[in-house]
Amino acid sequence: MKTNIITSNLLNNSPSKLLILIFITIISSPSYANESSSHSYSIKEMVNFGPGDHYQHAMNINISDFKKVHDISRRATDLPKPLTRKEPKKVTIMLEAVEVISKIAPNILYHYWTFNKTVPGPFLRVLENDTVELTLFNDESSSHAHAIDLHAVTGPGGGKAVTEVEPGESKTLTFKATTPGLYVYHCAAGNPATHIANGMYGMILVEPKQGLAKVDHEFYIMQGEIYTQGRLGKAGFQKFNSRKMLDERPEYIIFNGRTGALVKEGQLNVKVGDSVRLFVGNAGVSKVSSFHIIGEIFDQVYPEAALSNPIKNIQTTLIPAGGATIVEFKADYPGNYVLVDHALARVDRGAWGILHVTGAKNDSLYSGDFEQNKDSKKRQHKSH
Ligand SMILES: [Cu+2]
Repeated sequence: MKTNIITSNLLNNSPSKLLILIFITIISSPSYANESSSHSYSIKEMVNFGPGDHYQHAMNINISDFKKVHDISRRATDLPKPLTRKEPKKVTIMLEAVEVISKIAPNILYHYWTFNKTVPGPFLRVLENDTVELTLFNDESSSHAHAIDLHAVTGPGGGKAVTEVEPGESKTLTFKATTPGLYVYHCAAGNPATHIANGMYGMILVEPKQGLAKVDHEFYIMQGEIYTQGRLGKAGFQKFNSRKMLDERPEYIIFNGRTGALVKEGQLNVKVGDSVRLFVGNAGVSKVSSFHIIGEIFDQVYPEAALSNPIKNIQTTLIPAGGATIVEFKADYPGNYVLVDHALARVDRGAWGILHVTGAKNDSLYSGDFEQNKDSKKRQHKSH
C-alpha cells in the first residue's frame, strides 16, 4: 500500500495519470469481498474526481450521539389525500434533516441520514402552479451539512444552491411548481451520492390542475440502496462503505428504508374490485429498477412519472435512478402479490413487499388446487 500512496502522489502531475492508476488498481486492488481483508487499504487512498469527498464519510461516529428510531420506514399508506382545490396558492413546507440510528433488519443497525426521521421522507403534494415556500432545518446533532434538490424545481441545484444548511441552521427556498408530475427529492450537500445512499430522499407530486382520476387506494413506495461495511446479513452496527458505493455494489436494496418494510404490518391492503395507484420512486443511487408485481398486470403506467402519455397493459416498468413511475391497476383476485425489482436477485437483498388482496375468488380468471400445490412442493423437497 505504501507504493500505492507514493505513486499516487507522483501521479498528480502526470499526464498519463489515468492509465497508470488503472494499472496500479489492477495489481494492488484491495479485496473487500473477503471480510477479513477489508482493512487492508486506507479509505483515504481512494481517488476522487468529483465534487465532495465520498471517502470522508466513512467516519467513526459515536452511536450515542444520535437519536434512535424504532422503525425507519415510512408506511406506504403515509401520504396526503388528493387535493380538492383547483386554484394554485402559496404552500408552506417544513422539512428537517435528522441523522438517526435505526435498523436495516433485525439486529443490523445503521446511521441513517433522513428527512423527518424516516426513509423515504414525507410525501409532498402540491398543485400545478403553486408557489412553494420550503424551509429546511438541519438538526443540531447532525454530523454534516445537508440540502435539498427537488426534481420538480427549475433553478440551480433544484434548490440545493439556496438550502445548504449547517447543523442547527435553517434556510428557505421558494419555487413555482410549474410542471405536473411525480418527482424525486434528495439531499445534495457535499457528496450527494453519499447523502442519498444514507437515506435522504423522498417524492413530491405536482398534481395537474384537473387532478388525477379518483382511485380507491394510493400508496407511496421508494426503492433505495445501502452500502454497509459488513456483507449482507452481518449483524451489529454497520458503517457506510464508500468504496462499495463507488463500485455500485450495494449490500441492501430495499423498499421504504429497510428490509421487510412492506411486509406484514407494512403490507399494502386492498379488496377485490378496488382501483389502486402506486407512486413508486427509485432513489438509487446506482441501480435502475425494473418494477413489477408478481401476478398482476399494470392497466396503466405513466412512464418515468410524466403525466402526459400513459401507456396500457404493462408487465414490468423501468424506473431510472433518481426517477419515478406511477402505475395503476384494479385488484381482481384475492391473495398475496409480491412487489419486486425484477432484477430478481435483489429480492434477496430486501427489494420486495406484499400487496394483500381480500375478497371473493373468480374461478374464470384463475383456478387450481392451492393445497395440492403446497403438498407437491413438500414431496419435491423430500426427494432431494
Ligand atoms: Cu444530506
